[in-house]
Amino acid sequence: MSPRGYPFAEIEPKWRDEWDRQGLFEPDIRSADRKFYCLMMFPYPSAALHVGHGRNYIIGDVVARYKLMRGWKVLTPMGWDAFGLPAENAAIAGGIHPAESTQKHIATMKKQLRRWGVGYAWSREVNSSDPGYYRWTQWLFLKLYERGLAERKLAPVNWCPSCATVLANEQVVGGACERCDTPVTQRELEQWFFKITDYAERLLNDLDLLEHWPERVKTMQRNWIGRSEGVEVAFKIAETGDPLPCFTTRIDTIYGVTYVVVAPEHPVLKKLVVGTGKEQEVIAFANSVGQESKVERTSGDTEKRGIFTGRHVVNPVNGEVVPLWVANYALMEYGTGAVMAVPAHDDRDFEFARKHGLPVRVVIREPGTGWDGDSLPAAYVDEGVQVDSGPFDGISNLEAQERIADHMEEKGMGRRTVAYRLRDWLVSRQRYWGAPIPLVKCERCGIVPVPEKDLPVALPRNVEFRPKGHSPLEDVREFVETDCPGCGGKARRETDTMDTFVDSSWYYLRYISPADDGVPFDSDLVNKWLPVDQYIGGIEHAILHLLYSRFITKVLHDLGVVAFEEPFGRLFTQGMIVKDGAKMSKSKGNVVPPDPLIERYGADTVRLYTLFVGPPEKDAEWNDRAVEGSHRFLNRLWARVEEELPTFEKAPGKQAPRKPASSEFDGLGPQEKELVRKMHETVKRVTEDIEQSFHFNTAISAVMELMNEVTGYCRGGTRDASVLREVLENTVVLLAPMVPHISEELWHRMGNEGSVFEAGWPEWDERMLARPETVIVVQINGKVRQRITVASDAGEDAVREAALADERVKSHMLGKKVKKVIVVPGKLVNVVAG
Ligand code: ANZ
Ligand code: ZN
Repeated sequence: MSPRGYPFAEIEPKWRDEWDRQGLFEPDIRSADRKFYCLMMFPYPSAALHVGHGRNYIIGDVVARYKLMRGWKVLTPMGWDAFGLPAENAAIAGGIHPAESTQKHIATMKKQLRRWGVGYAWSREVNSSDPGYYRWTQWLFLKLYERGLAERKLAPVNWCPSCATVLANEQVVGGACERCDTPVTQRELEQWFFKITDYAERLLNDLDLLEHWPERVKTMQRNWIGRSEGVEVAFKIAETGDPLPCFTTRIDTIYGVTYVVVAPEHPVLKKLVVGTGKEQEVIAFANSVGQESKVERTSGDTEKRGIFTGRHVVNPVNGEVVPLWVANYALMEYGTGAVMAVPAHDDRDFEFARKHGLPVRVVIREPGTGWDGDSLPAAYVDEGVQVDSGPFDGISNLEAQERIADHMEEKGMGRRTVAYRLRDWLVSRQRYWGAPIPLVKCERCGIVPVPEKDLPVALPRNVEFRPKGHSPLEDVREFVETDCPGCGGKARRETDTMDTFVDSSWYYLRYISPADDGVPFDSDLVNKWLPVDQYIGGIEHAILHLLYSRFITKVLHDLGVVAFEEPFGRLFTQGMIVKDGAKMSKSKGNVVPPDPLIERYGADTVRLYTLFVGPPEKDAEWNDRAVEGSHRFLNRLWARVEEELPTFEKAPGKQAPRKPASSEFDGLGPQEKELVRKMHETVKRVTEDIEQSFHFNTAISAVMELMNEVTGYCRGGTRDASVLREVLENTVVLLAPMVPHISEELWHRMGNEGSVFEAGWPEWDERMLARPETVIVVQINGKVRQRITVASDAGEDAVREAALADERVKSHMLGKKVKKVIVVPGKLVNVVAG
C-alpha cells in the first residue's frame, strides 16, 4: 500500500465502467417480480451540484444498491426538470439560449453524479424540455381540458414586476418573489387553472393510506388543503335585499355579530356602494389593498385596515342590522369572501373593532367571569356558556354549535357546508421556457384544443427574451399565427406556457417507457412498476410537487390509464446540509462543490462522510476537515485487508462464507467467538438501520466498531484465518451500498468472483447475539442475601447497578443507606449499609 493512502483514483473509474458494462442499474423491466422502483426527485439543471444536493442522490444510491444486494430488481432512473425561470433569466442576462445553457448544465451534473458513484438507468433519462417529453405534458393538459379540469378564468394573481410574470402563491416568500426578492403586487389576469379543488376531499382522505410517508409531510398537506366544516349564513344587504352569504366555523357566535366585512375583491362591492356617496373612497381603498400580497394580509401582525361601505346587513337569526365594512383581512378566495365579524370571540375581529370603534358583544362566557364588551381585554376564544343568545342562553357553546346550525337549517337561514383553503392550481405562465399550452383561439370557434396528432406544439427557437409583461411567444409571428383545427380559418395560438410543476407531476411515469412515441407511457408496465416503492427528495417539495403529482395520478386513474391512486408508496425527505449554519447558496458564498473533495479523497470518502454527518432526516453542518476522518477509516480498512491477504491464503479452498457461519462456532476460541458475535451484531444493526430508519450514520458507526475489534484481534498475534476472512468479507459487504468502489475492489482482492452487488446480503443469527452470563453473589454487610445473573463482560458499574436494583436486595436495604459497594468482578458484590 502506498503510504499516502489507497489508490482510489485508479479503482473508482474502473469499477464504474465495469458496472456500466454489466448493466447493474439497467434492469429488464418487462417482468416485475421482486421489483423495486427507487426514485429520486429529478433536479433542475442549474450550473453544478453541491454536496448538499449530493445527500439526496447518495441516500438514493445506498437504498438502490442495498436492495440490489438483497436480490430485488431495482429501477433507479434519472432525468431533468429542465424548463423554468432561472434558465430564461440567465438568457435575459447573459444572452445564452436556455436550450444551450440547459444542455451544458445537464452535461456537468451528469458527470458529477457519475463521479459520486451514483448509479442510474441512464437509458431511461428524460428531459422535460425535450419535445418528445413535453408533447405528452401537452397531452396531459388536453386530457384535463376535455374533462373540464382545465379552465380559464379572470383571477387576481401575484405579479412580480421584475420577472414580469405571474407567481404561484408558494413562489411568494414573505411578500416577495422567491427568485428575485422584488415585492410582489396583485393583478387581475385571465389565467389557466387546473381544478385541483375538485379533488380536495380525495387528496385529503387518501393521505390516510400513505402509511410510509413522514407524518410531518402529511400534516403539511392537510393544512394546505385546509378543510373546515362550518355554516354558510344567509346575510342580506339591508338597503337592497341582495344576498351576502358568510362562511363561519363558529355559528355558536352568531348572536355576537356586530358588523360584517367583505373582501376588497368581492364582486358585489362595486354595485353595492353606488349611491352611498362613498364610492370613490371605498373603491380607492379596495385598490390599495389589492397591492398587498395575500401573505401579508393573512399574517397575524399585519395592521387590520378597513373602511365602512355606507351599507348594512341583516343578521337572519335576530333581524339585527349591522354595518358592512371592507377590510384587508377578508380574502376573496376563502369561504364566500364575506365574514360575519364577532369581535368578542375572534382575535382579528377584536383588533379591528377596537381600532375602528365598533361594538363588542360577549355571547360566550367563561363560567365565573363577568367581562362585558367594553371591559373585555382580548377576544375570548375558548369554550364557555352561551349568553345574550336568545333561546340558546345557558347551554354550552359546543352544544350550541349543533343546535344553532340545526335551527338555521330548519328556518332556511343557512346551511352546513365545508370550506377548503386549497385553491385551484394556476398553471399558465407568461414566459418562454416552458411547454406551450396546446390551444388555439379562433374568432369563429373560440378556444380549440390542438388535435393530439399535431402535438407537440413546438416551442420556437428564436425569440426575444427581454420581459415585456406578456409572453415572449406573443411576438413570434410564425408561432402565433395558425389555422383553426376546427374550421380551418385564421386563428392564434395560446402563447402562455405551463408551470414547470406540470412537467414534474408525471415524470415518474415516463421513465417506464421514455422513448415511446405513441403514448405518454405504457400503462401495463406502469401498472406493474408503480406505485414508486421509495421516493427520496427534499422537504421543500412536501406540499406542491407531491400534491400535484398525487392529483395528476388521480386524474390519470379516473381516465383509466393508471390503476393506482397514489404514485409514491414510501417517501423519505432528507434534511439539508448547511455550511456555517446556512443553506448553501452562491450569494452567500458557502457552496461546497464535491469535485475538489473527490479529487483529493475519492468518491467513497465523500459518500461516507455525507452519510456519516448525521441522521439523514435532519439538517447537518458540513465540515471539510471532518471528511478526513472518513478517509482515514477507509485507509485503515484497505490496509487491514491488504495485510491479512496472506493469512487468507492459509485458508485455501474456503469460499466466501458470506452469510455468517455459526455452525462451527462452538469449536472456536474465546477471542474468535467474541469477534464472530460482534460481526453478527453488526450485521443486525446495519440491516435494521437501513431498513427501518435510513440511519446510515449509525450503521457506519457500527461497522467502525467492528473494525476496531478486528484490529484488536489482529494485534493479538495468532489469527484464525477463516474467522478473519469471514469477518472482513462481511465488513466489506455491509459497506458496499455506502462505499461501493472500495468495497468492490476489496471483495475482488480477497479472491471473490463476481460483483459484490451480486453477493447477496448477510443474515445474522439471533443465537449469536446472546452473551454468556455469570451468576454473582450479593452480600449485605457480609451476609449472602441474593444471587443475580449478569452478562459475563458486564463492567463494575453495571454489576453494582444490577445488584442495587434487585428486589430482594432492596427489601433487605429498607430503612438503611448504602455506605459503600465493593464489586469483585465475575464473583461478588458486597454492600456496606447502615
Ligand atoms: C365568525 C367567527 C367567530 C369566526 C369566531 C371565527 C371565530 P377556519 O377555521 O380557518 O376555516 N373567515 C371566513 N371566510 C373568510 C374570508 N374569506 N377571509 C377571512 N376570514 C374568513 O376559518 C374560518 C373562520 O375564518 C370563519 O369563522 C370566519 O370567521 C373567518 F369567534 O366566523 B368566523
Ligand atoms: Zn375556428
